[in-house]
Amino acid sequence: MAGDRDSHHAAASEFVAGGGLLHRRALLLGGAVATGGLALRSAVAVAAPGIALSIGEGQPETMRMPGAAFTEYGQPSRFESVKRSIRVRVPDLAPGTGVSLAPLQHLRGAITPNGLHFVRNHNGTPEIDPAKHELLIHGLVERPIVLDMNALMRYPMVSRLHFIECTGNSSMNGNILSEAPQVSVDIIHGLVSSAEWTGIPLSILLDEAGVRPAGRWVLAEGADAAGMSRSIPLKKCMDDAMIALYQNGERVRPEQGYPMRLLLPGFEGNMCVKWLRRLKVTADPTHTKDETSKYTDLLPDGKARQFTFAVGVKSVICNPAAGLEMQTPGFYEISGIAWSGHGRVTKVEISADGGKSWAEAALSQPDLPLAMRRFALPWKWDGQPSILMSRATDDKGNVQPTRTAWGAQYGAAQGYHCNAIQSWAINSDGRIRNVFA
Ligand SMILES: Nc1nc2c(c(=O)[nH]1)N[C@H]1C(S)=C(S)[C@@H](COP(=O)(O)O)O[C@H]1N2
Ligand SMILES: [Mo]
Repeated sequence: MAGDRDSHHAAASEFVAGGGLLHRRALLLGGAVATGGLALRSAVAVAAPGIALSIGEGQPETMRMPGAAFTEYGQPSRFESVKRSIRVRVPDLAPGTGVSLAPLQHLRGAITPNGLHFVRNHNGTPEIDPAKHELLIHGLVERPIVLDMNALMRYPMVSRLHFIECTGNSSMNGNILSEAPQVSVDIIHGLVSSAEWTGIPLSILLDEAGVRPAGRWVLAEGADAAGMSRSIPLKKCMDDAMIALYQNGERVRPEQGYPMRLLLPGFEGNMCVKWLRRLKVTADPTHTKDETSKYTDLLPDGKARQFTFAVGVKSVICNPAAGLEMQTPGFYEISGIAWSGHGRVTKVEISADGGKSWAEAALSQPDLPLAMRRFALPWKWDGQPSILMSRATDDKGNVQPTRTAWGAQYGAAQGYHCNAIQSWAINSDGRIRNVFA
């Protein structure tokens, strides 16, 4: 029921799809509570005790003494304990090889706080002294150049909102496993994050070095123990690639590549080389270990496809989701995140009956290319078993596939680039489970 996008007249208390989905503007339209159809007040809010508060009476403790002094760098409230989950395969041997995942079920909005941005490290976070760090641009250029931090800071910068998603995000839902893993939403999908990135358009630096006509690719190399390196088409470097120096207004965090990282909007996270130290213009891809041993897609005929740059259109419901539990039946706001490596997210639909019927969710602003958006839809849960799904569409017409359709494009062991629809089964006892629907 994706119609009447701008109708102000939709009956607010009406269900727009099966399983109790309400119009995305039901509460804003004001009718939902008043009509009693939702019984929202009794379902969610606690009735106020019958005391008449006047000034001076019933003051909380905090109003009777001065608050804490200033701090130089703010921290979350001590009552908040939201953390990234860490997944490392060989903790003794390689504690810095693995991931820490963004706690998607505890975040709102469409920006990831810097301390909770996911981290994917191949061999630890190096400690780089910016005073000693340099960026070399060489290869098929007229004038090889070396830039230190002082020089880089003088270039013009741009700020843009972009997500980064790891190639392996959601791979647990790919073709590897036949049974849906029972882990929380962040463990499955938390290798995606979003930030306002500020830095120097790479085209400015490449123009300064002067790319020779034979130059078609750029090798980017990081200064970490993994020496991670990837080949990037020159066109992307000239279009919208950035040497990112700031992340949500402050210098890029060590785990995100301090003092600088490559940012390739929409491209798989692996190509956004952190701790960037070298860019070499080449005629062909370099075929580094990081693009031959990994990050290739297994096809049904047994062949492997190299180089899938842009990540697919995708969405995931983070609330309610595995890792959380339902409370009493009644009103909920279904909420989650959506993104596409091909353009703008234009639509997210939600189903509460396992894909039989769909309703269009509200999408957050701003509506920008290669940026994350939050979606939300009001829902009246009747306490019965239900299967929640979300399905994103982008402005290029790409639609998020079902898990079956996604899986059919690839071979049996494929986990990379999994943008399949996530299904959450809601049990009548309030448990939320990952299901392969
Ligand atoms: N030098 C270097 N760059 C790197 C990596 C790395 O291990 N070393 N990991 C890559 C991978 S696989 C991903 S998904 C992204 C993750 O970026 P983040 O850790 O800032 O979230 O960085 C990429 N850049
Ligand atoms: Mo990655």
